[in-house]
Amino acid sequence: MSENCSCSFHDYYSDNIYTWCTNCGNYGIHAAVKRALVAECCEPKDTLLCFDIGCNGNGSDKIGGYRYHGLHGRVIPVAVGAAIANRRVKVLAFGGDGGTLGEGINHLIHAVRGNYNMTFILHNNLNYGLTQGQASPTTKLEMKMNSSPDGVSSTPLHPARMILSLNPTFVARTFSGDINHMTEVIRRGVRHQGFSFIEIYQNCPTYNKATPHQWYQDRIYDVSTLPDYNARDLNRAREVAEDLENKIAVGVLYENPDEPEFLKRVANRQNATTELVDEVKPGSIESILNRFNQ
Ligand SMILES: Cc1ncc(C[n+]2csc(CCOP(=O)(O)OP(=O)(O)O)c2C)c(N)n1
Repeated sequence: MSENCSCSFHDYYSDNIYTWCTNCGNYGIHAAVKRALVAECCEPKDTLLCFDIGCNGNGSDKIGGYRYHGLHGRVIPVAVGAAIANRRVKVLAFGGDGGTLGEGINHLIHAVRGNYNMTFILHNNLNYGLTQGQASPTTKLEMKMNSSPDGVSSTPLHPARMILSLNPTFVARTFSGDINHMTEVIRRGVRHQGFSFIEIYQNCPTYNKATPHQWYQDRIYDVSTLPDYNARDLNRAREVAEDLENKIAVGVLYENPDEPEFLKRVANRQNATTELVDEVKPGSIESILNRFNQ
């Protein structure tokens, strides 16, 4: 990130037409992401935005800058690779609850363990949106979905509980109906040195009628309004994160700025004066090919 930059909202403008449903939470999320990037002076030339497959990923060509649109559930390893290769680039990745907690859940777990220096934003709309309302790992028990007309029978995953059990360094939650709140939470995630996990409760007006905008609006509160809330207290974060039905905590639940990010833990990178991407050299693969040509 360059200092004294002149980054503006227009730098992230794309004139491609949005294809999301009317009132989809993704509109607000996109606005907040752009606002956060501009406020943190993340110029498009120094920023990589990585998108998973799904409704969330269909935003990949509706925003300017460097972007990657990957395979379903596989956005995290690509983003991790980019973050490790070049620390001059700020890396953000986006995924839905289906791809991230279904197909790609292993990647999420290991990214938290690795504490790679990037931000991951989970668009949690409680269903597989793009393929039209199948149950995802966060769909509530007994909810009737297109793929489970008699109601979901598997226990839903609790994303924050899972992440907080992995000794993460940054965990936050926010809500797609509050652009100011999302912007501030994303800004904090972007500033964090290490893996920042941000879960956004995203309303899905087409396939999730059970928890619409108003449902969240009536239940969420920011943890900063709790007396003496200390975001460095992991056990307290685990406590407040639990309730997903009545009073739902949002904001920065947990942050540990003291734990070094991945490359600061790797012994052979300690004296490096270059980034890994600077060290890539052309090489010959002739001897390898010869082994197969015999
Ligand atoms: C490995 C794989 N499994 C399934 C699909 C089909 N598929 C494409 S988008 C999608 C739904 C995405 O749901 P989610 O990840 O929750 O994102 P959302 O659309 O809700 O934003 C599915 C199942 C795929 N493309 N690749």
